[in-house]
Amino acid sequence: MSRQMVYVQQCKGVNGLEKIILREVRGFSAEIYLYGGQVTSWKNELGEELLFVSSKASFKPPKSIRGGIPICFPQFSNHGSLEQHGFARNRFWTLDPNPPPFPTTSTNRAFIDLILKNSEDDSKSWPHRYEFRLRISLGPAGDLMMTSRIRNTNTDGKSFTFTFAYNTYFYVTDISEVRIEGLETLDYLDNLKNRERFTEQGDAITFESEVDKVYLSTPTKIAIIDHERKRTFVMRKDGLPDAVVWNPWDKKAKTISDLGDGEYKHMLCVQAACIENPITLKPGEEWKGRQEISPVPSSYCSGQLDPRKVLFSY
Ligand code: TA6
Repeated sequence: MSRQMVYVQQCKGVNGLEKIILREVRGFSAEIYLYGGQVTSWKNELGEELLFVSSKASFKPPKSIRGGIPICFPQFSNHGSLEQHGFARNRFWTLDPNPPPFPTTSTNRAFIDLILKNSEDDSKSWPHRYEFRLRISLGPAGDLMMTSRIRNTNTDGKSFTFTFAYNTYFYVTDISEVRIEGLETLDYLDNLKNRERFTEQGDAITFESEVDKVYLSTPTKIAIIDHERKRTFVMRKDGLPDAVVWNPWDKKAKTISDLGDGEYKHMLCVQAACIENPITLKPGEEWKGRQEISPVPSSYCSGQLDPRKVLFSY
């Protein structure tokens, strides 16, 4: 008797927190915690983990989970009066029982729809009504797609403004052997130099010390090349003009209590974001921001080949 493929499964994760597992036929999988609406695992068809989650990640609310893909909303970093990176990453999201129609032709079967709404507690620091719908979808070729739709549901006629980031922690074999393509020659704000604006020089971006930069007006496609593992992550984004690149390196890493010794070598945050020009929504208006990440073999060279073609070799 053939066993039925289970594309979406809800179960308990670390510390009894609710999690959803997405699976695709070829063996790709992803895990999402309702706490934070956070992807904490993304595996390829060989079962290899593609995202970094710290061995010291706490999985204990109200602390956010260190690693995976935390959502920064309604504030990126400390660019405002709210807590660092906003509150969405440490709130309990729920399954959206009735998501509005999704304008896509995709036939993906492994997906979930989550929703986060304003709470009385959060209104004290951010006095707005909103609906944040998040669709997380795993494609048949392992692509992980995340679409955020944020709607202003204020009834007092007020607009609200926010910044946003998908704070993706990629797992890399050795940060010193990683290169990013697609950001060279762009302007960036350097978080290590009071957000002063500089222009990136030279070739592809490589790493030999702490980096915390917000690249501005970036292309819709960025490649993260892990030489040692001969793997490239291709990030495609829409509605998210900026890209943050962060690695704390050894000294800063020691000050981060939920990051293990030496773990900075195996993580690289590349974040599709909207920071320089915050988004303002009037009541009734909706914003959409989308990120798609795909793992492809490193024979892929950004700008030359389509990762889908590499995967299916047509
Ligand atoms: O994404 C860049 C950044 O804002 C860095 O400055 C660094 O602080 C990082 O996020 C991590 O923030 P977190 O609040 O998760 O410790």
